[in-house]
Amino acid sequence: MSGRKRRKADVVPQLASSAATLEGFHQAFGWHQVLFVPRRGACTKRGRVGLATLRRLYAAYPAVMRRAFSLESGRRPAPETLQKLLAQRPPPGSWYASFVLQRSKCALEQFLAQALPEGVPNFLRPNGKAKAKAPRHSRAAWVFFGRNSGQRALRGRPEHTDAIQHSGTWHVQLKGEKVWTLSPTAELQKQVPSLKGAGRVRVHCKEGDVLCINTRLWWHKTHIPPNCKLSMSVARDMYLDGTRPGACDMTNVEGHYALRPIRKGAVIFTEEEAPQLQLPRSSDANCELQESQSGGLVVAAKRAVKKGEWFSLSDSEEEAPRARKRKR
Ligand SMILES: O=C(O)CCC(=O)C(=O)O
Repeated sequence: MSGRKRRKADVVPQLASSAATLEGFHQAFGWHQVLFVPRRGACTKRGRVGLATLRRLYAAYPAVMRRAFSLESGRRPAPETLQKLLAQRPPPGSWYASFVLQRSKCALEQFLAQALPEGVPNFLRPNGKAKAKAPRHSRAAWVFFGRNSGQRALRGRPEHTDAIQHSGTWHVQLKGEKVWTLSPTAELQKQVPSLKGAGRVRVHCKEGDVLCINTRLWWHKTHIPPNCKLSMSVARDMYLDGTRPGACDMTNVEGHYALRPIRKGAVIFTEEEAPQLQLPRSSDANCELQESQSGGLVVAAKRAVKKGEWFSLSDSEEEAPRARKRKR
């Protein structure tokens, strides 16, 4: 790349929607573990998807939606937050939320039938002649929805990577817009030397567009651009290696946020209490690993942590007391 400006498509490959096939997907995604397919306006029922879709779903499956509900743009939500966001008159201002549909085949089917009748983006479906294998999907979907009535970007979760077991995730932008900021991890740069020094790249998803991404190998954060009445997207995890996925593997309810303000230096988790813990990585980490007096590992606050803040470790930390995965 030296001597010439790197194009965005050199970092995040793009496939034209008209040319996107299952073979093309495997090739392009395998290349950089990320792929953007602009399909402006390709959502079959576009126009009809909206908060009303979520309201209907909530009327039928309140517990399913509440179970794994989270605020992307802020603190831990209060129990009534989801209902308020889905009211006929949602609260004014800007907010960004998500929930996972899982452990309920009926809820998942109702949502997909109304929001994405094709079920998966068309280029991921097997076609008669193709030799390439279609991805398998877990029986779960992650739905993001929010609005930004302000004049500045509304940020979601801080930049992070995810400890995923699957091959990647596709995100279809159903409504409005969302901007992804991506940069390759050191591990990916090692695997793909042409990504060395790639820095951050922005991918602007508009209605119908699809982003496929391995969120373990790409640092990522998102924002909703200013003046966006409704941004809504759906994501599903895919397995490309033939693994038969379990019923669900998205958690969204990590429990890894501060339940109260925490002072700098305080021990948050010990190895004994949380042997399976794995925190997301962030370039703005608020936690660090320390050795306890007894020689074990502890996670301590690197700085003062506000109530509701997600815990994260910096990328350079050795592995945390082992993994309760941030499957999401
Ligand atoms: O869609 C978003 O806003 C966030 C997605 C994300 O952080 C993830 O896939 O891990």
